[in-house]
Amino acid sequence: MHMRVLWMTLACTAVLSIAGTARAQDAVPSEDPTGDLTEDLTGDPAAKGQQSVPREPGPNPNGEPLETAPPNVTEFDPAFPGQTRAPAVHSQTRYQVTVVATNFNYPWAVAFLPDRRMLVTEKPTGKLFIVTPQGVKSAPVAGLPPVDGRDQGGLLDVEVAPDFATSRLIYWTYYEPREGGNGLAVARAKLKDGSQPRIEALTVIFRMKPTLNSVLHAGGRLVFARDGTLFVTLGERSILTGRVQARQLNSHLGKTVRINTNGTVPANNPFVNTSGARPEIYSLGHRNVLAAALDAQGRLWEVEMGPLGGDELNLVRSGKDYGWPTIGYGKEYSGQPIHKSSQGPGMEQPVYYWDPVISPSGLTIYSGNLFPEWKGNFFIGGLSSHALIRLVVKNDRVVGEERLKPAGNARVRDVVQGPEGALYLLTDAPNGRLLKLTPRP
Ligand SMILES: [Ca+2]
Repeated sequence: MHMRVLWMTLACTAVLSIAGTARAQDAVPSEDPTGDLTEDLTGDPAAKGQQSVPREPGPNPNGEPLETAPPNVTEFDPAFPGQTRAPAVHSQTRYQVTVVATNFNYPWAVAFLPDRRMLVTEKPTGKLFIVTPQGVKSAPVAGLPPVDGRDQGGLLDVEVAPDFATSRLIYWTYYEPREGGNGLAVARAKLKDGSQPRIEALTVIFRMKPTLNSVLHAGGRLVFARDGTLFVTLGERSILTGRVQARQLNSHLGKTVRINTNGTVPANNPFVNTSGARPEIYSLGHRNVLAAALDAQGRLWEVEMGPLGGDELNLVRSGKDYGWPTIGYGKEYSGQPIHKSSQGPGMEQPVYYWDPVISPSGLTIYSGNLFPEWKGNFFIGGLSSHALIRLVVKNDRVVGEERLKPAGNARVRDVVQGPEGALYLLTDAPNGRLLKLTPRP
């Protein structure tokens, strides 16, 4: 495939994203207290609220916040200074964007094989491709189980086993059609290369329970911990019957779970000795987490898709409760309140929150050498914000925020650091692209 290089500098990316755009990754939960599935999928919920309007790139000697739009929610104040509306920062780094491959049908995740080829998932079709560094796409990998590809479901994340060189194992998340509904599942299998790549020795190692019928708030990010266990983020399905389970230990919905790579439960999980608790649970009280990554210390961070005015960055620790739906900073897309308070006993505060929202999907904490200025920065894919969000984090507090536009005005679905220290992005579109950011020479 011919590779196209777009020469860009940060100075020429000062295009403000102020158009009203649907938060298509989200939806309005039913007002019906019975929790029947009556999602409003046809409306434009975010259009009912104020959209994010980032400050134009440039010097910011007075430390003005990046966000210039008024908040959607005025009832709540931050729990500590700097918990929202961090000062705008402006990279001096100049980068170029290479289009590695095109025409993916709503791609969701990219992961690297040891030989620098990439695995790319397509959400609605359930297809998995192997892509060379030059952008040549394989035939779809054969043998994956069917997915429920409606709306936010489908084939989601993919990760390559840390010991892939010997095990040949890959892991992925998908929405599994089930009797009585659907639910997230995690599978692993051996990848068999060749002109018609396929998988062998397929095992489903985790099934989110209970089964419900919803195509929203799917969660689905996979992160390998340093100890070899696997974190999986699980959404609460959006419907009220699911939402109310987000803090209940007898349900997987709205949790981060931690499992061994063969699907068994690590003996040091926090609730293995709690009666009635699902033993895979690692943290609770989440809404819909599509962005998760380890930092340099091996700690797990998640960026959470919140309600109107309530996206959150959380430092996720074993056994902790992140409060959804009891506390938070947002409200329903209908304008109705959700929370009586933004704080509560026994519940964690987000390190940072966004109002207006960014619609986060994909997180990488940069550890490469190609972009020295960006070392340790958090990069978050932005869907409704149509941006790559950069956070400067010091002592577990956000001290600077920038909105980069390497994908023009596209929705950014995933961001991953490549083996050479480049950043790779996927755009969220029926003709989605795989992009690569490297320093501009
Ligand atoms: Ca929370």
